[in-house]
Amino acid sequence: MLNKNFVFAGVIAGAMLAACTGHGSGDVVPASGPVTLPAIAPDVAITATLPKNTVGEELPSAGLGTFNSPFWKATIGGFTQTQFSQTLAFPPDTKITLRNLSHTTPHTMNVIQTVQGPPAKFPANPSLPTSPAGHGILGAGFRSGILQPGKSVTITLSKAGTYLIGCAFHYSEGMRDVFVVEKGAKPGQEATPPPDAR
Ligand SMILES: [Cu+2]
Repeated sequence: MLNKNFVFAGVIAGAMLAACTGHGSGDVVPASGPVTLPAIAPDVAITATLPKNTVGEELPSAGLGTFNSPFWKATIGGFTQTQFSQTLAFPPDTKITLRNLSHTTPHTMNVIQTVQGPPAKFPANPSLPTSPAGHGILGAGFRSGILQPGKSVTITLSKAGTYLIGCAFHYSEGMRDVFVVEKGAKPGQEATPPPDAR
């Protein structure tokens, strides 16, 4: 379901080429050479705006960037529901897809703690197990488990609240964010991506 919606230019071009070479008889052998598509860059997924109700995660240094939020008084990064790192916000009872945008690196999403509001004080050395917990429902103690590159998991946001989240592997590399589940809440401003990551 998600894959169908998660289209970007390279996929469309590929589909069109496939259609061209495929019409007529079913056993046409595609011509070699000119049909070769340009390689899809490892970080191409992050150049697409994510489908509705999707959170993408990736190292800030791999292209998502970090954002210094005056509202939360914290530097966040590694998670987005648009294109670049931002604080996350959805209304309660949304079912979201958490997608690892990397083609090479496993990530997780762990709830570190719940907070009442700003400032977001990320603890220096939180416990960050990589095993899944919480039965797919975001809340205190929720953990996605290890998401391999390109993989997704569904998370239901049935508990309103404000959560500090992080990646078990890359918390110290800036994969930490604020996740607000509240009626009318809006995701935060997006980071400016690092110039060398595109
Ligand atoms: Cu990670």
